[in-house]
Amino acid sequence: MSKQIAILGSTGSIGVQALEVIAANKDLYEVNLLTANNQWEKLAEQARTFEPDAVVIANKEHYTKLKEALADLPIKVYAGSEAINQCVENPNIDIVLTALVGFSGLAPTIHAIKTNKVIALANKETLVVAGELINRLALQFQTPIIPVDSEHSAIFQCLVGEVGNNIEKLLLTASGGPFRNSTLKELKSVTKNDALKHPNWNMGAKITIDSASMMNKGFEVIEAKWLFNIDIDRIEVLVHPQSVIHSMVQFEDGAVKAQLGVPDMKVPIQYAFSFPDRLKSNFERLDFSKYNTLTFEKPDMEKFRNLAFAYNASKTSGNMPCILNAANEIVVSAFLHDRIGFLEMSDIIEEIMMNSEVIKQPTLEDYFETDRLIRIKTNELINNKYR
Ligand code: MN3
Repeated sequence: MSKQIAILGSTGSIGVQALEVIAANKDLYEVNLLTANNQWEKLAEQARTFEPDAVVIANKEHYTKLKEALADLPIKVYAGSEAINQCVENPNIDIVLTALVGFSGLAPTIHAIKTNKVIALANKETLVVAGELINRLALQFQTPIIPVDSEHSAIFQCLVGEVGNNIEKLLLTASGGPFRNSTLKELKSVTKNDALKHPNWNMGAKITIDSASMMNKGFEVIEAKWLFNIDIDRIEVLVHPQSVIHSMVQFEDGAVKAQLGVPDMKVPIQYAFSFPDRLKSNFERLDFSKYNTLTFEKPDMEKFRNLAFAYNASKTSGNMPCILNAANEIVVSAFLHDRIGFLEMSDIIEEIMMNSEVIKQPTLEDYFETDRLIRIKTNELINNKYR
């Protein structure tokens, strides 16, 4: 019996690569549900190829076009984010890959957890925003969460067979992004085109900017804290520009385990689908003669302040990581629209974090309300002060 997979965010970089993994393993996996935000043409094309039970386009404006494009096929077509939450609960679905961007991943992930799907988690913002709540629900509903993020997949793979053994620390590797060697003065004037050129990974625009600003690594620290239930002070970021070691675990006897490979998201995607098995693949193999030097350095948290903000937000806890995430989503969008400079993204996030009320034990509604208010507040700050 093949496993039925839902891909939330199928037209993005992770979604497309997940479909390649499924296409290469047709006897094992079937597509049950595909969802996209705006790219209805690409979604229709994917639906034609993979014949899911249903497709959802989040932006309702595109519903009629999508419906017409698939009129000759027996595929259910829906629109709106509420439809994603409902379709994900289909009892035939075994695995839900959450590859949506940002806060929008939270609600459907909760619906998937409550209906006992295996969560292949690519949307790190879900854990950044509401890790405590998500872990509580996953425990209550006995739902496994398997990381797709390459660093977390690496750590997850290092932990196979280590149940009960204490972790001394996690070494989360970071490429350092395109501005690793830039000075603060240079960072002041970098453009979105500079920031969109990632040295090792080919990803969507939002995560590429997050990588350049190291907000992505900050989010990954928080993501690791919740996935592996470890104190944030035991998570160390290590800049490793070659991106060959995807992350490491140091155990209490001093032994360090690492997972290596060429930078290719299909490996962690496939592992999340096949865990605990490994599937034969034709992915590019690591050729050590091409990587004769692996280097490591400490991150510069004065240059990349977002990384420090993430540690601080996590220590403050409550809704502070949610505040951090909402402010970041707005500043990244503003930067991509040339409304603010690269370093101003951090200035704005810091100002928002300092001037927002902390809710110590937020409910799900508090997270939604925090997200809504911080988006408004951050936009107001940009409009009043930065233009
Ligand atoms: Mn990553």
